[in-house]
Amino acid sequence: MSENGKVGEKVEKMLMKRFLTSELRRSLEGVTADCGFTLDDIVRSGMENPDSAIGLYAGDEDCYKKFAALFDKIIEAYHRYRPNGIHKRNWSVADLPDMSHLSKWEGRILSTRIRVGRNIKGFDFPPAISAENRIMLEKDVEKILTGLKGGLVGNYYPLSGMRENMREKLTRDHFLFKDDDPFLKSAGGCRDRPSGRGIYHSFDKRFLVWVNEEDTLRIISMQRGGDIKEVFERLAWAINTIEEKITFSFNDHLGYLSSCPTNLGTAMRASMHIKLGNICHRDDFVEICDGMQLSVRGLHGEHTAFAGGVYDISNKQRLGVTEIDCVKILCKGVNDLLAMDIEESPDCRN
Ligand code: ADP
Ligand code: CIR
Repeated sequence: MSENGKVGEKVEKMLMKRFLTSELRRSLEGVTADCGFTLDDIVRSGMENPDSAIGLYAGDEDCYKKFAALFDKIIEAYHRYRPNGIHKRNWSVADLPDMSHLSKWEGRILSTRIRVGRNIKGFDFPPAISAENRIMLEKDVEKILTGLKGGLVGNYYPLSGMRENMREKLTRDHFLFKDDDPFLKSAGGCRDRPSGRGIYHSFDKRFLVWVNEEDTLRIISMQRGGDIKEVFERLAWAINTIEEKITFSFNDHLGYLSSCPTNLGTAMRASMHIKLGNICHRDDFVEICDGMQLSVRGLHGEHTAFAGGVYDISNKQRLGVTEIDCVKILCKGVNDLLAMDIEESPDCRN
């Protein structure tokens, strides 16, 4: 591989390898972040998993400062966000656009989900956190979650001691994280599993919180159909209530801090499961979505297969855009993709 990460004329796909030149590597050797992570710890996931798209993880906020020379390039490539950017938030439901036009896609939009990642100020992120601190956070968070009111009321289920058939069913039904993420494992995020991990969900499973997976918290709102306003409002209410009791890691430049640089900023992935039959067969389908600032995932989330004509479409960019922007990008994209899918059908082409 050459200095600029190019193999012949082919641009290196993994962002970490594309930007980590030997010169940059030399300049970062000997640097240690507050959590104890060195460059080797940060890039281990990409080194051990050649199919990584990004290939690096942060162990704490300080990693983004001490290793900024590497992270900034990846953040700019992924989020189109400059190293001097100021991240802005907007949770104002009044700023959501009118989305009534999406109702025409009833039956094609199967479900809607919005999640945000959150870590806790003063604590390392899951790839670096100690076993003791992980358990301490789990206890603090469980107390907060089991005190929630109204439609958010539910139970916390620790992964330790959970029956395997219950864990499998929660995962299969799209509620629980997979326990075999090789990328996170290489980064150190699976140490001591299942200790300290768990899931909270409301009785109707429309509000969920993953505890100590890739980020300390993944706060999730989801339901069948395409009513994204309802999903957004529930999430905003839940986050506000939780944030009154615990301080999240946040700074004005990178927004909410996450272990994976793709999840900085809003840390929001707003997604819809949609049914496609035509456009998805085009060789350039993923590129078309990328051009619309959308990511495509399989039926069971990241790095899973496409199945049954159902595609998980979500906003790609999370930093340098507001929460409202994430929802707007998703809704416009889904509407356009579904319209393109009809135009692409054999009947329309003839
Ligand atoms: P994350 O969304 O936290 O980045 P994944 O991509 O692994 O993580 O997705 C987690 C789970 O959420 C998977 O089971 C996935 O199928 C499910 N999921 C994502 N979006 C939707 C959606 N719109 N409707 C139903 N399930 C969804
Ligand atoms: C990777 O590098 O592929 C994994 N660590 C996941 C990165 C985040 N996901 C994504 O951009 N789709």
